[in-house]
Amino acid sequence: MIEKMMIAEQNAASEATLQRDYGALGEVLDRRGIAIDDICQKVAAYGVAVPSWGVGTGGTRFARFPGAGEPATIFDKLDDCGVIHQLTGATPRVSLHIPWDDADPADLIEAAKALGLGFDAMNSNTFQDQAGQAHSYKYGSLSHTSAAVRDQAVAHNLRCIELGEKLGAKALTIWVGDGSNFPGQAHFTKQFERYLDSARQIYAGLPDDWRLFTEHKIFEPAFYSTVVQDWGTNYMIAQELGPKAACLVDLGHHAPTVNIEMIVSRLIHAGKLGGFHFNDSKYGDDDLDTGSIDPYRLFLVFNELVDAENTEGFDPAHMLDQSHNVTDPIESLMNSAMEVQRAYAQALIVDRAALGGFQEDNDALMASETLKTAFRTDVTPILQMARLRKGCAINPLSSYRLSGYRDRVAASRPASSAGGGGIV
Ligand SMILES: [Mn+2]
Repeated sequence: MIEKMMIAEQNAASEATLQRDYGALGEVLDRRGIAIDDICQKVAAYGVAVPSWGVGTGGTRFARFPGAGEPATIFDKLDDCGVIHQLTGATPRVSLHIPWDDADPADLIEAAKALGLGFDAMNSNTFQDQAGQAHSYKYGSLSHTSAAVRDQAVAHNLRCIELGEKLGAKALTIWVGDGSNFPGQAHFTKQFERYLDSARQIYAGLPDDWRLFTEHKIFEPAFYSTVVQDWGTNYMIAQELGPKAACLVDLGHHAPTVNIEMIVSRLIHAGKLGGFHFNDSKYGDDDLDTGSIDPYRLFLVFNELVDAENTEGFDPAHMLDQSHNVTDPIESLMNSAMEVQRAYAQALIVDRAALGGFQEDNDALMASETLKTAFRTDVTPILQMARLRKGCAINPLSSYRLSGYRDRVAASRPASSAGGGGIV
């Protein structure tokens, strides 16, 4: 962790400027009938989960270029996640991937507690083979033609639930790479029915207070067809399984021009929006930093979420899911968590009464301008004030760089091998 004194000193140097900026923005918002402290409180209470796999350097299928001081174990990963939360105050939970993060639950709980972290959704992995595994997932997992392979994949998911229960997690996220690479390779209907049958067995193993999130993705690693390829299929699965099942929307898992905010709205209507994997995308599942390509789209997604936030039982899970190839993952994750908060704050200051009026009057231009007014507002002082009031860093990136954390862990962690391709 980073010295509290250092953060306090850094904050002291910026606080006067922040107070002036916050006051000025407060006046602007006041003229719009918005109390800045109300927005600040909501932002301060907001959290987005960090994926354990995000703190290691990612890679493409061509190569991976490891950085210094990469985490070697889940405990190293938790330490890095602890730093992200310490500085931003925005990432109170970590989402584990099993078996990558498998460890004694008592040790995991102790380590997380010491860092002020909790555990978010558990993620199963049946898209790659593990050493010593009886059956291969080369041709699929939950939808495989062989019952033995499907049973193995179901058992793995049940084990993830079992471990998650001990950690205090409340959800399981399933993403499978199942699909086909050639027309004719798989019987679409039979394959989907096998998937549903396996998913039903996992669903039956869910504790009462758990949720099951299924994540759709348009393509990759299967390049001709994917079993859970879009929100329509995902919705069918959630409907088929029951009330504890809901759809997870990864922003990078759609075709480039798809209107994701509208998908979000449809799933909200159906009561089936389970949660998000936030990231950004230019071409496909690029796993780029959230808000780095299309911050307006991120804002429009949050506009739907804020619009629905008073709906009964509305509680989607928020998580980052990114791959960092050229940046320090801690810096990218801090920045991304702040970008998510920014989109949330911008959505909170949308004049919803005015927007509703323009929609009723079919005033397209003014409706659009109402959204744009909120989006163009620089809410940075709100985010900074929320952090200052929680004892976090006004400027997390500069505090992190000044802390020397990366150099310190680089000295104690073994250098990671360059390796070949791979997402993690
Ligand atoms: Mn994802």
